[in-house]
Amino acid sequence: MAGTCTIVIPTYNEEINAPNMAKAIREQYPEFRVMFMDDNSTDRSKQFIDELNDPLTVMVVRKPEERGLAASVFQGILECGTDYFMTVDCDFQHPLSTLKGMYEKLENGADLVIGTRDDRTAMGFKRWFGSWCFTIFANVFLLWHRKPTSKDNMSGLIAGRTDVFVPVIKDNWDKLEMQGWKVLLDLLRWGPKDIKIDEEHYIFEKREVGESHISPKVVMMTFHQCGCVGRLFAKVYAKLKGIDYFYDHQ
Ligand SMILES: Nc1nc2c(ncn2[C@@H]2O[C@H](COP(=O)(O)OP(=O)(O)O)[C@@H](O)[C@H]2O)c(=O)[nH]1
Ligand SMILES: [Mg+2]
Repeated sequence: MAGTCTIVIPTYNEEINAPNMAKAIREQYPEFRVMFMDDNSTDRSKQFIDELNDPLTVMVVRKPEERGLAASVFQGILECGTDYFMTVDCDFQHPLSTLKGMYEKLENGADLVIGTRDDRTAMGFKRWFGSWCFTIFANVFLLWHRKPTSKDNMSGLIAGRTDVFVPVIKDNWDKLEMQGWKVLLDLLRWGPKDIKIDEEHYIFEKREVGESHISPKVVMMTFHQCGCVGRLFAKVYAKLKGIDYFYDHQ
């Protein structure tokens, strides 16, 4: 393969999924590096990854005070050191077979490839509906800022050119939603207007082992990413749900 690639995987307490993911990636993509970005899991995730003894796979255990799914992904992109990065969840909901097509699209000149879900029913109706509403709301927000939109701006499966996105992350560090989950939304919002975007369609699978870590705070942070109207919604949502509304960086 021509360009080098790192798969950045945010993890928290995935001691069963993480080694399974590492082995499955190694089987299908012998040359890809794997960086698990772990937020101080309380289980044996780190031990199990170390025991694999795979020179192309590492688990980075992050500083507890910097916890955040998006923060961990941004750090992974900054530190990966390869031509391309991909972000993939650690529970097989993003089919690994999709990565081949994403890689080829990067090789063919795309700056960003968005894994686009055609079927999100594995989420259950409530989350499916919420995700659909957020996608529309976030696209209006992106259009308002004259930034590229996407049919699936809530997707966690993305691939990009490291040289395009490292400066975006560094230059906008203070504006990124570090404790949020929607990395793609921030990359679209703060990235260049004229990036070449391609899509790779996939079916969102059911989580293999364990349970989703989603909480009302994630929903609040996603609102918070969408400008002043989003922040207003975030405040109202926090009040309705009885959770703390806080600004991390403003
Ligand atoms: N680094 C990091 N990863 C997290 C955190 N919370 C969840 N994750 C990981 O993010 C990915 C998506 O989380 P998941 O619970 O599957 O969310 P869902 O797919 O939206 O239901 C999984 O790989 C999780 O292990 C966190 O606080 N920090
Ligand atoms: Mg999941």
